Amino acid sequence: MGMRSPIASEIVAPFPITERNEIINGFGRGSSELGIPTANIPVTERLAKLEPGIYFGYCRLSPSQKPQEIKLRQDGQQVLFNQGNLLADEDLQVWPMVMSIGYNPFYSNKEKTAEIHVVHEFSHDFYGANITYVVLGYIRPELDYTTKQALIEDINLDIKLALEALNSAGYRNASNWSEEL
Ligand code: RBF
Ligand code: MG
Repeated sequence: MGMRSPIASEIVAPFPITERNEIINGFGRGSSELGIPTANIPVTERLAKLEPGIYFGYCRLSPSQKPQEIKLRQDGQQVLFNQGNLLADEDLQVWPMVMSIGYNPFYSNKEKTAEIHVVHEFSHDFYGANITYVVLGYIRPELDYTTKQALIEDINLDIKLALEALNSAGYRNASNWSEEL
């Protein structure tokens, strides 16, 4: 990949953006194809206003009261929505996240999607759980790639740069925001 613009050294408008939503079905590609699972969320009005790209911040999951159910994914695959009720206490802490908003040019999606990769290894999947997230900054535009491996490597670099930014002086106070999560 080419040159990256640096991440802003502090939180700038329109951030922070804090919202709560429920985790929906994606395309089922994140974990199976890329080895990088993402929690898909509805594209809210505030997320729709952001330019397509990669963002970062913090998030927290909470189980939903809804009974477990089976939902059909777009490709016809059945997905068990356990509503986050299998998650362990540790899984329910505040974790850093990277978020992709847009059309996934590598896959040429027709619809705008929003998905969150939580930087934590979960004990179980959590379709249907609630997620509260705070978006604190922008990382880069969405890109097309010649290989899947190049996309995976770039996502891993996003994660590394996001964690560095969150630990830098301009964002460390963001733990205040994360306490609202
Ligand atoms: N998809 C792209 O087509 N181009 C990208 O530049 C891109 N960057 C991403 C960065 C992050 C941090 C994440 C979590 C996802 C990104 N994706 C990108 C989306 C990826 O294609 C998607 O998660 C999988 O296809 C599963 O839906
Ligand atoms: Mg996903």
